[in-house]
Amino acid sequence: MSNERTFIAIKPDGVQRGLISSILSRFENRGYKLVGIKLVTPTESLLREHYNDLQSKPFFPSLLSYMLSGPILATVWEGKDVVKQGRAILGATNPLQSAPGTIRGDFAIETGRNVAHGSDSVESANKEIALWFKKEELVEYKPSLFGWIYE
Ligand code: DAT
Ligand code: MG
Repeated sequence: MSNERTFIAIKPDGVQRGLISSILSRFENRGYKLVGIKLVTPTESLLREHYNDLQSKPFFPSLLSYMLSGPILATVWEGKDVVKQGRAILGATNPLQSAPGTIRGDFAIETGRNVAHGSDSVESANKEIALWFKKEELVEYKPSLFGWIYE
């Protein structure tokens, strides 16, 4: 078992398209543990902080307006290698390069409408979780089926 955590967000298009349960079920089915979840209408300053490393990119203004276009489902998942596996479950940034079977490969076509976000490293996961969640919004529990998921 591992207490590694990652931040997974369903972007405004994923929420509006009714993809919440389809996306979350992939993480649940894999065996990862949900430890935080909430619908958020983020502020521009939160998003600027979240995408801090992309502020100088030409696509940043459209990324910002996309992310501000509706509620976002913010989630935190815990488990062994969850940061890297979460990225694999999501697929490539550009959905046209995402393999079928990944979230973006199954549900998206355009980079600017790629339905979900996942942290790209343990370091950014910790930063993003602290940015989107208060400590008391994250729960600790041991699912009774863990013995069937971890040896
Ligand atoms: P990822 O979301 O896979 O971590 P990223 O962190 O490089 O990718 O970029 C964040 C988001 O910005 C991405 O999900 C969609 C948008 N984006 C990235 N590269 C882009 C590009 N070349 N053109 C348009 N939007 C882009
Ligand atoms: Mg990223």
